[in-house]
Amino acid sequence: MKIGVIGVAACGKTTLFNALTGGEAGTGGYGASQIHIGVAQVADERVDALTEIFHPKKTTYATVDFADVPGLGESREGASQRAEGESIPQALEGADALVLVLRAFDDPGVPHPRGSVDPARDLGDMKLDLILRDLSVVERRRERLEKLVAKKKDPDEMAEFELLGRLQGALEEGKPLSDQELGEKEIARLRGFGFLSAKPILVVINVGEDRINEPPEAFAFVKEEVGTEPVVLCAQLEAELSQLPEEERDVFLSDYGLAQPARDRVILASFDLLGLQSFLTVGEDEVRAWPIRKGTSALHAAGTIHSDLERGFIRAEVVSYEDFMAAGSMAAARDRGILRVEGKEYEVKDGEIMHVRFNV
Ligand SMILES: Nc1nc2c(ncn2[C@@H]2O[C@H](COP(=O)(O)OP(=O)(O)OP(=O)(O)O)[C@@H](O)[C@H]2O)c(=O)[nH]1
Ligand SMILES: [Mg+2]
Repeated sequence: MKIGVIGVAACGKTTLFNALTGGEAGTGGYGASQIHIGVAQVADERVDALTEIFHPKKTTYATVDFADVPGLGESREGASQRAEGESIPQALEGADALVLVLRAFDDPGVPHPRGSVDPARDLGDMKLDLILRDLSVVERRRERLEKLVAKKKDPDEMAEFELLGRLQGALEEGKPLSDQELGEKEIARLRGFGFLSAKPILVVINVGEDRINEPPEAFAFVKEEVGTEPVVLCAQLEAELSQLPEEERDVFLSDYGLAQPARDRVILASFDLLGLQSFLTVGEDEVRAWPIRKGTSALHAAGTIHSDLERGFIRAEVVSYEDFMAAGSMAAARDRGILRVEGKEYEVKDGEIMHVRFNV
């Protein structure tokens, strides 16, 4: 699962990307920079606590992939400088969700392509940009289909033509495709297009150091426009923080009056945006968080660990993280009778510790 980081040129996308992934990609390129792909670890106190208990050889956190894409919207100058063969929309089409960065920091050293800092305007522009990209995809496909349907009345193509016509109407009214009520069949029909305005969006407000403790409600326009609260952070501080050695981070955070790195909140919110949750496995070899979609069965969860576990699945032994911590060990959990035995169809919950019995 991958998240695309988007925003107007020089809003701090690459800086945020570095903070999320611990990377050191070049910033300040004004859209001329390349696409960056990186992996972010999902901070998880449960994994930390279990590591303290099991002292495993290895600890593995769940991860989310991020793709940092040079500025959309106002970065047309940047786009024209971009190297041939780097298809920006294509990198985004493959994304399962978007993180939209809005610049709210003032810095005369970093000119805004529109001449002024105005996150509400930029949000409107970006939304429109996504809609216009989708509209052009829909129009091109409909033109092709129109010719095909005129020659041969293929029912599938006719249904697609009709569906795209409906979407075109909505897009022309400036409505994102995420507002459309679509049936399962229709969603399947549209999957291959990678429509940008259909993707779930998390908004990140990139503020200056002086505003990092402002609540998301200070940016009420975000909730009105996209339906969810933004994460407020200073990307530059977060990037510096991610480069610090572990032991220096707490001092840095308290200097700025922060309880935890904002990057962790962005990653967690992204994880949630993708409809993911984690189940946990424990042992002397490894303590690990495994990302799965909400609603995943024990059988498929087992399959994410290894295909053998899915093929030879017998049963899963399951205990919630809280119950496990109260018991103190797997043996104690078993003795207390809180270690449940579940079958293939069992719907795994977030934070459950699972042990799969299998036979191949
Ligand atoms: N003052 C301040 N400067 C920032 C902040 N975040 C980013 N910058 C600076 O703004 C400039 C642009 O940041 P980038 O991260 O390259 O922005 P971008 O969105 O990736 O830009 P493009 O890829 O060119 O579209 C750089 O010089 C950053 O150092 C911030 O929170 N505060
Ligand atoms: Mg960049």
